[in-house]
Amino acid sequence: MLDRGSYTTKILGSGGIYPYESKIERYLSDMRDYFIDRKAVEEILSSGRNPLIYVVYEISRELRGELNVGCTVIYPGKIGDEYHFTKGHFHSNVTTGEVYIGVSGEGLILMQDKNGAFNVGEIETGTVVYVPPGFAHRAVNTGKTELVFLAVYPSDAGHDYETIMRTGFAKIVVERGGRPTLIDNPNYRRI
Ligand code: S6P
Ligand code: ZN
Repeated sequence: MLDRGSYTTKILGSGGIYPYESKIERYLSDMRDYFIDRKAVEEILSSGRNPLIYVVYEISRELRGELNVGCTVIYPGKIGDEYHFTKGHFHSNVTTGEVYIGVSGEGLILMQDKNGAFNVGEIETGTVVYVPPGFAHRAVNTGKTELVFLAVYPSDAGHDYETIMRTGFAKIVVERGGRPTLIDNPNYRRI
């Protein structure tokens, strides 16, 4: 699939990148504890549906100083009032930052550090968002089409999903009056 001696890949839009090394699919059943409306989650799953929320196409490298590339495709939709999003994570290596580059679609990136600092950025075609070291990050698709973005991050970043899963993000993105709206997360717990 990926020739390790080749250093180029191509952005295919909602098809991700090609070639890639690995593909991760996240279905609603993989994220049942993430969405705020647990009742909506259980209703969807018990009706036999299990929507694909997002896919990540990745090329990872090994040595310190090398850079990984990931292309995420978040499918449009909501669970209850809440727009589809990625799980979100801190990097295990807290000294590592990341860059997100918007390819297509419309969305937001939520960023939050362990002291409670919170920041939100827009992702759309051509936007470049810097995620500073120490900030957990989650992308949210607020549009009607796939949200596609590239992520470039150090090969030794690692992913800590556990911490942000325990606290949640301080804000969530829901539809209010037909529009995406950032509201306080009623389940947020500060570390
Ligand atoms: C990796 C980078 C992205 C995410 C991807 C899925 O550091 O931030 O490639 O892995 O957007 O999000 P998550 O939170 O499920 O890893
Ligand atoms: Zn990351």
